[in-house]
Amino acid sequence: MSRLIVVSNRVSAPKDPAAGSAGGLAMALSAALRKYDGLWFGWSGETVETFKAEAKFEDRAGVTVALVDLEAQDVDEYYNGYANKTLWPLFHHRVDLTAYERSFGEGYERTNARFAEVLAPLIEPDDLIWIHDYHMIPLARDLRRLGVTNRIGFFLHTPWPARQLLVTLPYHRRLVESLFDFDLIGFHTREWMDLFTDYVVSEAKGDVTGENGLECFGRQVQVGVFPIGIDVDGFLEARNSTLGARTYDRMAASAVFRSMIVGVDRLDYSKGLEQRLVGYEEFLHKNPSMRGDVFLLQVTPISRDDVDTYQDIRGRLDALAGRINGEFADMDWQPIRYLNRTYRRDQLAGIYRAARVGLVTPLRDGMNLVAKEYVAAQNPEDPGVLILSRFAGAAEQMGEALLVNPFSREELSDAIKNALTMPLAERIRKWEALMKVVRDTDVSIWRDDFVQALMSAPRVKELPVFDAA
Ligand code: GDG
Repeated sequence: MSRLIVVSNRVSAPKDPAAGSAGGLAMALSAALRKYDGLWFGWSGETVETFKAEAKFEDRAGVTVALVDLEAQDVDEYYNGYANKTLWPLFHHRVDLTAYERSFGEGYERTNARFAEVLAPLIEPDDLIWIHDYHMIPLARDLRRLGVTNRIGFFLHTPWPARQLLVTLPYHRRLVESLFDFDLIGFHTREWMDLFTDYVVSEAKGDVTGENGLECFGRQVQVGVFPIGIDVDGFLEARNSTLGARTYDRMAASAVFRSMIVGVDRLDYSKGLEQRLVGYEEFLHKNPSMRGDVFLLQVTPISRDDVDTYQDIRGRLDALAGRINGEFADMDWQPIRYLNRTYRRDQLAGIYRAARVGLVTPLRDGMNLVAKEYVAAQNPEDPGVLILSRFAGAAEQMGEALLVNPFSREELSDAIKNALTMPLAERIRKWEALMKVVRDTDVSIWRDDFVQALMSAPRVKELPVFDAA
């Protein structure tokens, strides 16, 4: 049996899986690493004065992790810079927020080459290598340069952008070319895969070969759709745990005679939080008789606070939530409870279950796991209604949700009203269809399908010859 080497910018293998705080993705990949044996490789989160090409090993609940320290300049240019200020906004269609700094691109290439230098000697001949996300697109190329011929797969957790936007990136061709050093590239949806294919065919003049193959730059790669999901049983356990049940009771008591609408999102401009609040404000304006019967609980942990765009949006959201509360609140009612904090997974499950409406309205999102968690947490006999952005990858599978255009405050407002007034029979019918999707896309299925496809991907026929440079 081959070993599996999982590679991601941050290693999220839980130290104590029983603590219940780890996400489904971390649990699924940790379980895969126990099943296939292997290791999880990535940045330690630490900085050092001078980079050393060596990994520190740790055992985390039976999973070996190999961690690399980076220099502060690498973190600035590669992580905060190219990954989070260039690729993240661009891949979410925010060209207006994209930084086109040469030093970021150089830092990205340098840091990926450093990862390759540490990782290559750890690889054994039959190992399968599975690299995650936009931080590490050039890593297969850098490993090939060091003579690694193993099967290497890549999974993109974000959307792939439209060709017309991707070409605004200096060196876009170089970025895409480096993806052809993988054997398999996985996307969440057919839409993201089709956008990638469109670039390859229309911009780089490549060809589609067979059902899942692309040929370009003198090389071939397999592509595929692997929709990620949640660890359904793990999530149901969290929901049914003592803390999950207690949180549900607490929320139900605090909502008495009122319907709760819930939103749970990292603080990120891709999640459409400002537009969501404006849509909710429109609903309050248009439906004065429903005002005191409803409130929005928006759980928004702060993320990437080192990046100034994130500080800006944080300020704007504070102001918007404050303004709406100031305008509409009454002595015993506040329309928005806006919380910049995190909760444990079991608490979140209890919160979702107590909410009559799940509001998941990103402007663009690779998949969106909150939509699936909200559905999984519902009471089958009295389920809540999911309102879902048509621009989330999840919309490709979850068509029974109330699909909305998150840019339109009027559509958001109408959808909130429809969700709050939907008859029980319709809520149950929709929930049953959605729950089937949640089960059919369990994270273990995603993981096993990808690993199987990587194992059977045709081998890179001929390795490219690189210039010494
Ligand atoms: C990227 C892609 C893709 C949130 N607040 C708390 C908390 N969370 C958890 C949620 C959910 C996860 O974080 C967020 O996942 P999403 O999928 O919604 O979004 P991203 O973080 O942007 O993830 C996305 C995903 O990768 C997987 O491929 O779906 O499109 O952008 O699980 O529950 N968890 C806890 N406390 C919180 O306060 N414990």
